[in-house]
Amino acid sequence: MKLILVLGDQLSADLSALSAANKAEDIVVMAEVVAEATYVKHHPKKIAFIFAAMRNFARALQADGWNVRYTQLDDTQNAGSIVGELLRRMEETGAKEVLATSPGEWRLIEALEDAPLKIQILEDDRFIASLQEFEAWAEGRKALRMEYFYRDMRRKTGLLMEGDKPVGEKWNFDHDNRKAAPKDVSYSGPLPFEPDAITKDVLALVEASFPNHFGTLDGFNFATTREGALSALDHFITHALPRFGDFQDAMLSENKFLYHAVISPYLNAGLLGPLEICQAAEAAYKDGHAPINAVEGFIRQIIGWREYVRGIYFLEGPNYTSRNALEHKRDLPALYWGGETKMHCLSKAVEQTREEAYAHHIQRLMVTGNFALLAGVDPEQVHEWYLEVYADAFEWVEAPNTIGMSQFADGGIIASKPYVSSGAYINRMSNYCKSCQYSVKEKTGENACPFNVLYWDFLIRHEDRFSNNARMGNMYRIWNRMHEDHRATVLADAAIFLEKLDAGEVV
Ligand code: FAD
Ligand code: DLZ
Ligand code: SF4
Repeated sequence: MKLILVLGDQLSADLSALSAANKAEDIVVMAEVVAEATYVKHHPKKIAFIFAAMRNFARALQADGWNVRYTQLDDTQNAGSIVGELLRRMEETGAKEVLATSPGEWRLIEALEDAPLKIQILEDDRFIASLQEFEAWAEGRKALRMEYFYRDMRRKTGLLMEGDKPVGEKWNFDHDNRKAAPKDVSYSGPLPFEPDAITKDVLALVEASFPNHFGTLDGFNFATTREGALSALDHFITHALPRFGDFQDAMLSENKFLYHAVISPYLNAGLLGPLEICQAAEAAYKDGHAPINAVEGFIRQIIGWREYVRGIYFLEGPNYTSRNALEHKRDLPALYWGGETKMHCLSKAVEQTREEAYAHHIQRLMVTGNFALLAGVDPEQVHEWYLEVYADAFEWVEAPNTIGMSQFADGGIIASKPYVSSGAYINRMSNYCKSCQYSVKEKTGENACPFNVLYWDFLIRHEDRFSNNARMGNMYRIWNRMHEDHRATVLADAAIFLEKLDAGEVV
């Protein structure tokens, strides 16, 4: 008889540890533990989602004939950590061995490997590419570009393929996916779920247990079962996917979700699988319900980016989260925790993060990420923020997106150039600037959009590293053509802004 460990983001009936177990003999162990909820102070909605989904999954396992020992957070016997719970359940049941599926974070993998217990850790095979496959793909390549990996995943899955050719004769339709924010959004957002009895209990528990975590539980409406997650997926495919591509990069002050799927919490927790999601999207294309730019763009995020960042996380090893190639040292400004700011784009992105534990990709990359990078914030603090505040954040997917894609802290493994922009990009893709106290059109002066001066300040601070980058040379040429006095004013204004930021003034 063995203990079968199922973690909060392993809620899949086909989990490798469950598939390898003997239902008649083995005992499934699931535990809500304070260590996992507080090693970073996760958003209360994230904790509630995970606990409620865990409880529902445990019930489904029991209904399917599994023997489950489930520990609630407030159980008096709760040992407080995953390893502690395994040891307690071993003593209680007499089990001598544990079977687990590999966790999605080095911290927990190491804790299991170092634990004083006999444990077999199986690969997590809920992905399109195995880690060995990714390593083989990466081996000997000078640059690990997602686009080439993605094409292999298209070939491997057969998604949007006609023989060995991509449907539509192009691998990537991103060019069509950069439309500015629409005036009206015809989609009312992700399918909301009324909390069931289990979820209501969890909400009360989380409210009482984590009062000082950033974020609100108000309006909790995530699905917490596989059936619910499937309905949420179906709702997205039916009502939003057709316009997903067009407005993928757009942002609106009064609309938090636009045409995004908001399925990453379900996918990352294991309630949905990547292939079934992509097959549903592909079927919408084949039925003529959604255009190729939408469906290709959506599928690329899942079999391309998601698989690719996982490969990088495990390839790069446990110290990835402390990389700091640009040697940025500034503390994360208080505005990331809801502190007052005059910058409307940041204020809106943080506000919706607090409310929903969600922001879409361009808000994460080009608003909160862009600002942290331009301001030179310590990437490890930025990483911890993203890991805490989003319901979909697990280190294997969050860290490469933050440390690599957003903060260029890995020195360019993921991003071939830093994702930075002045206010002009944000203005083009959103309506934020219309309601801002700063003027996006002004280049210098007290009233000028801070992104406008910080952008140049960043490029000049890192001139040695980036001026020879083929994709950035043009920006340095523009800078060099500016009048000397203007350049001096830009850099002086950036310095004043950063001083105010450090002094805790409202900026
Ligand atoms: P959609 O825009 O509707 O996309 C569909 C799906 O594609 C997503 O559900 C997601 O599973 C996948 N996807 C899209 N982009 C990425 C990507 N870059 N990496 C991996 N998967 C992707 N995503 C997470 O799942 N967890 C994270 O912790 C996370 N942290 C991020 C941190 C930063 C700094 C940035 C820039 C991006 C991060 N992302 C993360 C990627 C992306 O922002 C989210 O996957 C997306 O916003 C989820 O919302 P959605 O389901 O509405 O996505
Ligand atoms: C994120 C999370 C939280 C908040 N709580 C738990 C928990 O109480 N029990 C559990 O098994 N898993 C939890 N998780 C998910 C783990 O943190 C996750 O499995 C690791 O970070 C690896 O991805
Ligand atoms: Fe953001 Fe600048 Fe636009 Fe204000 S003006 S919303 S700070 S980009």
